Amino acid sequence: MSRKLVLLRHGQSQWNLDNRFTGWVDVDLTDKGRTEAFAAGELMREEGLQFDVAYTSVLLRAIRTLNIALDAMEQQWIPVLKSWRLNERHYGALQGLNKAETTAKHGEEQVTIWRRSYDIPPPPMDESDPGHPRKERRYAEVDYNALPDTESLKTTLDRVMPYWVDRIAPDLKAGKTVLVTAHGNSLRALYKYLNKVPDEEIVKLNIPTGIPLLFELNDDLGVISYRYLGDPEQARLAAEAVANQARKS
Ligand code: DG2
Repeated sequence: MSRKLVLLRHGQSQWNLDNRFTGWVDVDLTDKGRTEAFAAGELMREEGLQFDVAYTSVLLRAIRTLNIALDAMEQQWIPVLKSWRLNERHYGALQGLNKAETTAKHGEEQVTIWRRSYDIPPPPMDESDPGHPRKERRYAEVDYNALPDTESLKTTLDRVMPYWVDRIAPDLKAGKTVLVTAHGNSLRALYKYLNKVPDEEIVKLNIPTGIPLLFELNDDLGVISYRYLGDPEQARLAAEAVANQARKS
Protein backbone atom coordinates (compact mmCIF):
# COMPACT_ATOMS: atom_id res chain seq x y z
CA MET A 1 0.00 0.00 0.00
CA SER A 2 1.42 3.43 -0.84
CA ARG A 3 1.13 6.30 1.61
CA LYS A 4 0.68 9.92 0.62
CA LEU A 5 2.46 12.92 2.09
CA VAL A 6 2.21 16.49 0.81
CA LEU A 7 4.79 19.13 1.74
CA LEU A 8 3.52 22.66 1.15
CA ARG A 9 5.53 25.85 1.68
CA HIS A 10 3.29 28.75 2.70
CA GLY A 11 2.18 31.32 0.11
CA GLN A 12 4.14 34.53 -0.43
CA SER A 13 4.65 36.38 2.87
CA GLN A 14 5.08 40.14 3.30
CA TRP A 15 8.78 39.63 3.92
CA ASN A 16 9.14 37.29 0.92
CA LEU A 17 7.74 40.23 -1.08
CA ASP A 18 10.07 42.71 0.66
CA ASN A 19 12.96 40.24 0.13
CA ARG A 20 13.90 40.17 3.82
CA PHE A 21 15.29 37.23 5.83
CA THR A 22 12.33 36.09 7.90
CA GLY A 23 13.14 32.98 9.96
CA TRP A 24 11.06 33.02 13.17
CA VAL A 25 9.66 36.54 12.64
CA ASP A 26 5.88 36.18 12.47
CA VAL A 27 4.81 37.93 9.26
CA ASP A 28 1.50 37.46 7.46
CA LEU A 29 0.74 36.47 3.86
CA THR A 30 0.37 39.05 1.10
CA ASP A 31 -2.76 39.03 -1.09
CA LYS A 32 -0.71 37.06 -3.63
CA GLY A 33 0.22 34.60 -0.86
CA ARG A 34 -3.45 34.06 -0.02
CA THR A 35 -4.22 33.47 -3.71
CA GLU A 36 -1.34 30.98 -3.90
CA ALA A 37 -2.62 29.16 -0.81
CA PHE A 38 -6.11 28.84 -2.31
CA ALA A 39 -4.68 27.66 -5.64
CA ALA A 40 -2.61 25.06 -3.76
CA GLY A 41 -5.80 23.77 -2.14
CA GLU A 42 -7.50 23.59 -5.53
CA LEU A 43 -4.58 21.59 -6.95
CA MET A 44 -4.79 19.14 -4.04
CA ARG A 45 -8.58 18.87 -4.46
CA GLU A 46 -8.19 18.20 -8.21
CA GLU A 47 -5.65 15.50 -7.34
CA GLY A 48 -8.36 13.85 -5.24
CA LEU A 49 -6.35 14.07 -2.01
CA GLN A 50 -8.37 13.32 1.12
CA PHE A 51 -6.29 14.26 4.13
CA ASP A 52 -6.63 12.61 7.52
CA VAL A 53 -4.42 15.03 9.42
CA ALA A 54 -2.42 18.22 8.85
CA TYR A 55 0.68 19.53 10.56
CA THR A 56 2.01 23.06 10.59
CA SER A 57 4.39 25.38 12.44
CA VAL A 58 3.44 27.98 15.04
CA LEU A 59 4.05 30.80 12.54
CA LEU A 60 1.12 32.69 11.03
CA ARG A 61 2.14 32.46 7.37
CA ALA A 62 2.09 28.65 7.48
CA ILE A 63 -1.05 28.42 9.65
CA ARG A 64 -2.98 30.81 7.40
CA THR A 65 -1.85 28.97 4.28
CA LEU A 66 -3.06 25.70 5.75
CA ASN A 67 -6.44 27.19 6.70
CA ILE A 68 -6.95 28.70 3.25
CA ALA A 69 -5.92 25.46 1.50
CA LEU A 70 -8.28 23.44 3.72
CA ASP A 71 -11.07 25.89 2.81
CA ALA A 72 -10.35 25.38 -0.89
CA MET A 73 -10.54 21.60 -0.38
CA GLU A 74 -13.60 21.70 1.92
CA GLN A 75 -11.55 19.67 4.40
CA GLN A 76 -11.63 22.16 7.29
CA TRP A 77 -12.68 19.43 9.73
CA ILE A 78 -9.49 17.40 9.77
CA PRO A 79 -7.28 17.46 12.88
CA VAL A 80 -4.54 20.12 12.73
CA LEU A 81 -1.44 19.92 14.91
CA LYS A 82 1.00 22.80 15.31
CA SER A 83 4.58 22.58 16.48
CA TRP A 84 7.52 24.94 16.83
CA ARG A 85 9.60 22.06 15.46
CA LEU A 86 8.16 22.78 11.99
CA ASN A 87 9.07 26.50 12.19
CA GLU A 88 11.31 28.05 9.59
CA ARG A 89 15.06 27.76 10.22
CA HIS A 90 16.03 30.55 12.66
CA TYR A 91 17.99 33.04 10.56
CA GLY A 92 19.90 34.51 13.52
CA ALA A 93 21.18 38.07 13.16
CA LEU A 94 20.13 38.09 9.48
CA GLN A 95 16.43 38.22 10.39
CA GLY A 96 14.90 41.46 9.07
CA LEU A 97 17.76 42.25 6.68
CA ASN A 98 17.16 42.66 2.96
CA LYS A 99 18.66 39.68 1.06
CA ALA A 100 20.02 41.66 -1.91
CA GLU A 101 21.53 44.34 0.39
CA THR A 102 23.14 41.59 2.48
CA THR A 103 24.71 40.22 -0.71
CA ALA A 104 25.95 43.68 -1.66
CA LYS A 105 27.60 43.93 1.78
CA HIS A 106 28.96 40.41 2.33
CA GLY A 107 29.23 38.99 -1.21
CA GLU A 108 27.28 36.29 -3.03
CA GLU A 109 29.46 33.42 -1.86
CA GLN A 110 28.98 34.22 1.83
CA VAL A 111 25.23 34.74 1.48
CA THR A 112 24.83 31.46 -0.43
CA ILE A 113 26.69 29.72 2.41
CA TRP A 114 24.32 31.27 4.96
CA ARG A 115 21.20 30.50 2.90
CA ARG A 116 21.96 27.12 1.43
CA SER A 117 24.94 25.35 3.04
CA TYR A 118 24.12 22.32 5.13
CA ASP A 119 25.94 23.00 8.38
CA ILE A 120 27.10 26.63 8.52
CA PRO A 121 24.66 28.82 10.49
CA PRO A 122 24.24 32.58 10.03
CA PRO A 123 25.62 34.81 12.84
CA PRO A 124 23.52 34.40 16.02
CA MET A 125 20.83 36.74 17.29
CA ASP A 126 21.86 38.52 20.48
CA GLU A 127 20.15 37.04 23.56
CA SER A 128 19.10 40.58 24.58
CA ASP A 129 17.22 41.08 21.28
CA PRO A 130 13.51 41.66 22.07
CA GLY A 131 12.67 39.25 19.21
CA HIS A 132 14.62 36.34 20.75
CA PRO A 133 12.40 33.21 20.98
CA ARG A 134 13.28 32.85 24.69
CA LYS A 135 11.25 36.01 25.27
CA GLU A 136 8.14 34.90 23.36
CA ARG A 137 5.07 33.53 25.12
CA ARG A 138 4.38 31.05 22.33
CA TYR A 139 7.61 29.20 23.18
CA ALA A 140 7.03 29.22 26.93
CA GLU A 141 6.50 25.44 27.01
CA VAL A 142 9.63 24.68 24.99
CA ASP A 143 12.85 23.66 26.76
CA TYR A 144 14.79 26.92 27.19
CA ASN A 145 17.99 25.39 25.83
CA ALA A 146 16.25 24.00 22.73
CA LEU A 147 15.30 27.51 21.56
CA PRO A 148 17.86 28.67 18.97
CA ASP A 149 19.55 32.00 18.37
CA THR A 150 20.54 30.81 14.88
CA GLU A 151 20.23 27.57 12.90
CA SER A 152 21.92 25.82 9.99
CA LEU A 153 19.92 23.40 7.85
CA LYS A 154 21.55 20.60 9.86
CA THR A 155 20.38 21.90 13.24
CA THR A 156 16.96 22.61 11.70
CA LEU A 157 16.78 18.96 10.61
CA ASP A 158 17.91 17.90 14.11
CA ARG A 159 14.90 19.63 15.69
CA VAL A 160 12.41 18.62 12.95
CA MET A 161 13.32 14.92 13.19
CA PRO A 162 11.92 14.14 16.67
CA TYR A 163 8.56 15.48 15.49
CA TRP A 164 8.75 13.39 12.32
CA VAL A 165 9.61 10.26 14.31
CA ASP A 166 7.08 10.81 17.12
CA ARG A 167 4.09 12.24 15.24
CA ILE A 168 4.20 12.40 11.44
CA ALA A 169 5.81 9.04 10.60
CA PRO A 170 3.43 7.03 12.85
CA ASP A 171 0.44 8.66 11.10
CA LEU A 172 1.85 7.74 7.69
CA LYS A 173 2.61 4.20 8.87
CA ALA A 174 -0.99 3.92 10.07
CA GLY A 175 -2.05 4.63 6.48
CA LYS A 176 -3.09 8.25 6.99
CA THR A 177 -2.75 10.82 4.21
CA VAL A 178 -0.76 13.70 5.69
CA LEU A 179 -0.36 17.38 4.79
CA VAL A 180 2.60 19.33 6.21
CA THR A 181 2.40 23.08 5.64
CA ALA A 182 5.64 24.75 6.67
CA HIS A 183 8.59 26.77 5.36
CA GLY A 184 11.33 26.90 2.75
CA ASN A 185 14.03 25.49 5.00
CA SER A 186 12.11 23.27 7.43
CA LEU A 187 10.75 21.58 4.28
CA ARG A 188 14.23 21.44 2.67
CA ALA A 189 15.29 19.55 5.80
CA LEU A 190 12.45 17.03 5.44
CA TYR A 191 13.07 16.71 1.70
CA LYS A 192 16.76 16.02 2.37
CA TYR A 193 15.88 13.32 4.86
CA LEU A 194 13.21 11.67 2.68
CA ASN A 195 15.26 11.75 -0.54
CA LYS A 196 18.60 11.04 1.21
CA VAL A 197 20.17 14.08 -0.48
CA PRO A 198 23.95 14.27 0.24
CA ASP A 199 25.03 17.29 2.33
CA GLU A 200 26.91 18.93 -0.56
CA GLU A 201 23.95 18.53 -2.96
CA ILE A 202 21.34 20.23 -0.78
CA VAL A 203 22.73 23.67 -1.67
CA LYS A 204 20.90 23.37 -5.01
CA LEU A 205 17.44 22.75 -3.56
CA ASN A 206 14.96 25.66 -3.49
CA ILE A 207 11.31 25.19 -2.59
CA PRO A 208 8.77 27.59 -4.15
CA THR A 209 5.88 29.14 -2.22
CA GLY A 210 2.39 27.67 -2.52
CA ILE A 211 3.06 24.64 -4.75
CA PRO A 212 2.16 21.26 -3.18
CA LEU A 213 4.89 18.61 -3.37
CA LEU A 214 3.28 15.15 -3.35
CA PHE A 215 5.28 12.14 -2.11
CA GLU A 216 4.21 8.52 -2.45
CA LEU A 217 5.92 6.43 0.21
CA ASN A 218 6.20 2.68 0.75
CA ASP A 219 5.38 0.83 3.97
CA ASP A 220 8.81 1.71 5.41
CA LEU A 221 8.26 5.33 4.33
CA GLY A 222 10.86 5.02 1.56
CA VAL A 223 10.17 7.35 -1.36
CA ILE A 224 8.41 5.71 -4.35
CA SER A 225 7.89 8.98 -6.23
CA TYR A 226 7.50 12.70 -5.74
CA ARG A 227 6.31 15.59 -7.90
CA TYR A 228 4.98 19.11 -7.70
CA LEU A 229 1.26 19.31 -8.46
CA GLY A 230 0.28 21.53 -11.40
CA ASP A 231 2.56 22.77 -14.15
CA PRO A 232 6.13 21.43 -13.64
CA GLU A 233 7.62 24.33 -15.62
CA GLN A 234 5.90 26.83 -13.31
CA ALA A 235 7.36 25.00 -10.28
CA ARG A 236 10.83 24.99 -11.86
CA LEU A 237 10.71 28.72 -12.61
CA ALA A 238 9.37 29.53 -9.12
CA ALA A 239 12.20 27.51 -7.48
CA GLU A 240 14.73 29.32 -9.69
CA ALA A 241 13.30 32.68 -8.58
CA VAL A 242 13.80 31.64 -4.92
CA ALA A 243 17.44 30.74 -5.67
CA ASN A 244 18.00 34.19 -7.21
CA GLN A 245 16.37 36.22 -4.42
CA ALA A 246 19.68 37.23 -2.88
CA ARG A 247 21.19 38.48 -6.15
CA LYS A 248 22.29 42.10 -6.00
CA SER A 249 19.56 44.31 -7.49
C1 DG2 B 1 12.39 32.29 4.15
C2 DG2 B 1 13.36 31.42 3.42
O1 DG2 B 1 11.54 31.44 4.86
O2 DG2 B 1 14.39 32.17 2.97
O3 DG2 B 1 13.19 32.84 6.35
O4 DG2 B 1 13.52 34.30 4.75
O5 DG2 B 1 9.86 29.91 3.80
O6 DG2 B 1 9.29 31.10 5.89
O7 DG2 B 1 9.52 32.37 3.72
P1 DG2 B 1 9.98 31.21 4.56
C3 DG2 B 1 13.10 33.22 5.17
P2 DG2 B 1 15.59 31.60 2.08
O8 DG2 B 1 16.29 30.53 2.85
O9 DG2 B 1 14.98 31.09 0.77
O10 DG2 B 1 16.47 32.82 1.85
